[in-house]
Amino acid sequence: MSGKLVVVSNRIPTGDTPSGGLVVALHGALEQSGGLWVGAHPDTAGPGDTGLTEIDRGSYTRLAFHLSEAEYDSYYLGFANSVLWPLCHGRADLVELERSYEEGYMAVNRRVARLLADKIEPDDTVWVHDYHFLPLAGELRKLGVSARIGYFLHIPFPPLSALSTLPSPDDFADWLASYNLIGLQTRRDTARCLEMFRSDPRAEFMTDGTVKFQDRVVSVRSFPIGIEVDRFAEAAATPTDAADLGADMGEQLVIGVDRLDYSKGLPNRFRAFGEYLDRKPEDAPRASLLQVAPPTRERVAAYRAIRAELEEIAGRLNGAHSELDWTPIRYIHHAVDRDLLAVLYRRAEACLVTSLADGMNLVAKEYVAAQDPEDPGVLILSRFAGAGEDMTEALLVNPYDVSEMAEAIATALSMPLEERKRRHAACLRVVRDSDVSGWAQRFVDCLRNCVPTLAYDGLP
Ligand code: ADQ
Repeated sequence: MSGKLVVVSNRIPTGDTPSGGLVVALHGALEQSGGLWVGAHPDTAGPGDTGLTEIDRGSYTRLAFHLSEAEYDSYYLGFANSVLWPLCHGRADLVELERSYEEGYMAVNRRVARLLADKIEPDDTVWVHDYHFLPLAGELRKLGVSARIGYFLHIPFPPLSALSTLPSPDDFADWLASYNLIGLQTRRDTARCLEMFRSDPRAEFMTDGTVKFQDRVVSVRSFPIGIEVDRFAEAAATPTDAADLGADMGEQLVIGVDRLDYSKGLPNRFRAFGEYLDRKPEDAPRASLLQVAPPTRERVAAYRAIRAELEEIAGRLNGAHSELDWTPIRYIHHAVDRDLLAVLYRRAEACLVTSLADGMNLVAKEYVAAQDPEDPGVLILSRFAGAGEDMTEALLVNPYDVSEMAEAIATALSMPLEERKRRHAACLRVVRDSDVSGWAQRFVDCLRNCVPTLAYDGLP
């Protein structure tokens, strides 16, 4: 039996009951191996607080590091969310390059590595999540950590040309090469990652498909993430007081659920719904769009801008189309309880996922899992969301093309039952194949089978 599983992610789960797909998926492996989860504490603390705090003593150890206000600004809001996030989502125009961001990002990664290094045994398996921790493996290696370290990027892998936007473009490949395994959401992401290594003179391709990068060897593979399918299906089918929620939402309901983020394509989604209303025949049923989109990262200017833009479009469309007893766009700014969300998905005749770029998009999978297979709704899915790579029987749309999306809404809301069932069954197969428990198991198994780190020039 190999050692314990160590998980590092920016957010750390709190509370006794596991909630959220990723937490549930890793719960078993963490419990069995006496594992450890390390992440940022939700509260920022003063600059003097640099240790790890145990939170919510549970069935495995959870340790939180505190970010100071300055670190939160430079590492989290700055380099992670104002450089890497827009870069990976094809919005180089929104990248804010400030030297302090990069310095803060590196400093937090170095500090987390120092806090973690003596807690990792050589036979442990370390799984690092997402763009907040790209340099973490390199920093751990410098401190002598030889355990297998895997990395999963939840967001799109940037195209080679976008990497030139970084202050030190060569760092990206170097950071990633310190991992034993790089996991990505889609085959398209894997191709982009391999393209980056192929264009780098420091890298060479081995016959077994691994990449040799100076003295390190790294494997690159896609692991499409999923959801807890059965839990979602069950919650959706459970009668609740909310079952009659739809009463005043029009005869047909279209749903959208997103964090309020410029990558989710919300303005064009609203415009498309407006165009659908403009073109809809008089006798077609009255349809409403329910958009749940809690604001995030509001201290970043681009997030404030997208909120203002969306409110303006919703106000204009509602002004033009509302009637005394009907409002076409319902726009909710807060998170909704997950069981209620499942019921709403099932109530909706169609779901709009219109991301301009998205690692996977779990809402697409949740919507499919929540449907009644005998009378399912229709998923309208952006071809730029990772989910679109395998869910080819959804109504795939170009999220830049408002008219195409308006037509897709019309098609979805009038689709015959047999076609809805056929498309739904095909999508559900994909959703089941990527169930989040199997996803986590596949990643950890693959990482445990990777070639261990034999040499690294930073080792003492
Ligand atoms: P996100 O960008 O957050 O995740 P997504 O995959 O859609 O995007 O996951 C959002 C999750 O939050 C879903 O489970 C959804 O139900 C929930 N959620 C969103 N809005 C909510 C609301 N108002 N109320 C309640 N719940 C809400 C990142 C990447 C994605 C990738 C995931 C997982 O950007 O591409 O799929 O990680 O790897």
